[in-house]
Amino acid sequence: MKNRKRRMVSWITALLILCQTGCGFFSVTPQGEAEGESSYTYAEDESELIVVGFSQVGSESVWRTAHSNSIQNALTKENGYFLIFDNARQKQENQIKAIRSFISQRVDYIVLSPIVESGWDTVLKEAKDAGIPVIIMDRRVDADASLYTTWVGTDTYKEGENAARWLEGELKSHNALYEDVNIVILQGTLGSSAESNRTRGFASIAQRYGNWHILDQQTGDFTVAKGKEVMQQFLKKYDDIDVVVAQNDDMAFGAIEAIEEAGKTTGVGKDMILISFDAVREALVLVQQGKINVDIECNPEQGDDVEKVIRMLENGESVEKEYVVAERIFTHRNVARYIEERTY
Ligand code: GYE
Repeated sequence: MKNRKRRMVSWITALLILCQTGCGFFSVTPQGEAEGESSYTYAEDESELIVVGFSQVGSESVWRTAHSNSIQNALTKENGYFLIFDNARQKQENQIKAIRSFISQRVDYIVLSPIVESGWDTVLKEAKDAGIPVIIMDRRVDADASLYTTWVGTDTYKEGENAARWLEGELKSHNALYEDVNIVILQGTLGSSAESNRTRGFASIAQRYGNWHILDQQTGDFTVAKGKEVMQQFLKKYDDIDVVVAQNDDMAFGAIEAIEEAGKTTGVGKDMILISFDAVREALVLVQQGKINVDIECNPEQGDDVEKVIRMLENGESVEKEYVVAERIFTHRNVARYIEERTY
């Protein structure tokens, strides 16, 4: 194990030094030779670090940036880690490539935040055969559970249910629970567990009400631009939308732009109810202003939990098969006291 780490870190160190000094890749010098005293010492200093390869989905949302920061802040050199961070730019094939490269570099752990739920079996089996523990985080995979060590993330099905439960309560308080309600849904990336769970969780409650009509649901890919585009299409197609469900804040921002450009309003006491997910700072401000009626929190701060799991594994302790991060629900009634402490 130790030798493995040492070899790995030496290579990375060599590359880092080359990048830092502005040289090309072609002048790689084998570790310990001619490149100079400092590079050799540097590699030795790092030989005890735990090497983690992290494959991140991309940088589609404010939430995602906070999620990446959380991992980068937890797996620091000071904490004993060497983190190799790979941004897959929304492509599963890039994630698979990154995992294969982590395997060939013989990292100590692989952490995967999977863009979609299926299609992981082969590469996870390769990691398992190489003896590298895999920690899945954020979204789910549908692969056999024996192919990964544990999962750290949020209960996105419950988030979907909570959104619908909030709507139930809201309509009830206006004596409108049995009136016709027209709903449109801006879905996240299709095939991701975040999207499918929020859609299914919401539908599980919505289907109890024959008067809740889901007029349409289309993907806005968790981005502002696509969220706006899809909302514009909805507004052209339907002139009687009562509720907009945006499966993340970025799409809610896009939806607000589209709705306002169409001369309509969202929020408390306005033309349309707007339900969002994530609860990033900028969205909480809109909750406070009353433009977003409710924001179902999705907690991106999962780095410390992943770090704890790795520590336990290093100590030979057994770990749970899943760790679910806690979350809240924000409306204009309770949001004020949380805005200040929000760091993302
Ligand atoms: O809601 C969204 C993001 O997977 C739970 O992905 C996550 C989702 C989050 O880009 O903003």
